[in-house]
Amino acid sequence: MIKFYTGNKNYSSWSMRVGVLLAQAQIAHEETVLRMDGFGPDSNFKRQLRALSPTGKVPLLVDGDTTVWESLAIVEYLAERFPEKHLWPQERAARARARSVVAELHAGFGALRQHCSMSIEAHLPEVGALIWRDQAGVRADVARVVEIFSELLGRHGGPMLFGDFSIADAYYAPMCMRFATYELPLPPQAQAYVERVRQLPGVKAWVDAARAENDFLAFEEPYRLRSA
Ligand SMILES: N[C@@H](CCC(=O)N[C@@H](CS)C(=O)NCC(=O)O)C(=O)O
Repeated sequence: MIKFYTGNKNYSSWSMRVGVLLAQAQIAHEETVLRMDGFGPDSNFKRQLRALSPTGKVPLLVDGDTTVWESLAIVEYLAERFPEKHLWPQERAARARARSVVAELHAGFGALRQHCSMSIEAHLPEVGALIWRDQAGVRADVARVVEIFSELLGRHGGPMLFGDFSIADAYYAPMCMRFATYELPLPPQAQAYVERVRQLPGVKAWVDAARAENDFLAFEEPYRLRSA
């Protein structure tokens, strides 16, 4: 049985990509949530991961004697391991586009990542409004995401980025969570896609589990008080 290690579901956007993909594709697995009590060498989080992962980060996948780390490597591994699930689009040019937008997300959108950290349970429109006003980098990142959504939904006709659900939607799911938490302004087509992603059973299951954690980690949310 495949083993999937995730951090707090409320916060771990990298883990969410893999978790949503496993759930949507109905890939049987055993899940372990490692509480992110800190990233220092003495944290329980790191202590537990030390024996399992060369990087000490989540997500992590263990399939028998094969260990895979880095979310991008994990989704590629799953696509290869379960070819019948068609986790990437089947048409070659579409698959190339899907890999491109996934790689773009894996490597970029630093401003959005830095200023709008994922916290699924939080609703912070007032924080989002200040970020939107002050952070040109966030506005530029959002503009690029909107451009990606618009291009792909137009080209493939929806409801997901490449028609049917694929790794690309799993990858952009945490982005949709950030948009919802901070209420960043989106044009109607992008907003409708965000809502469709939030309705996916795999996303709903992740969100429900994230909300049930009820585990506020101050270092993940420097702008938010415990009582907020
Ligand atoms: N590029 C990595 C990023 C993974 C990552 O940074 N995970 C965070 C939790 S969301 C983590 O484990 N951080 C521990 C650390 O930075 O030491 C991936 O795609 O898997």
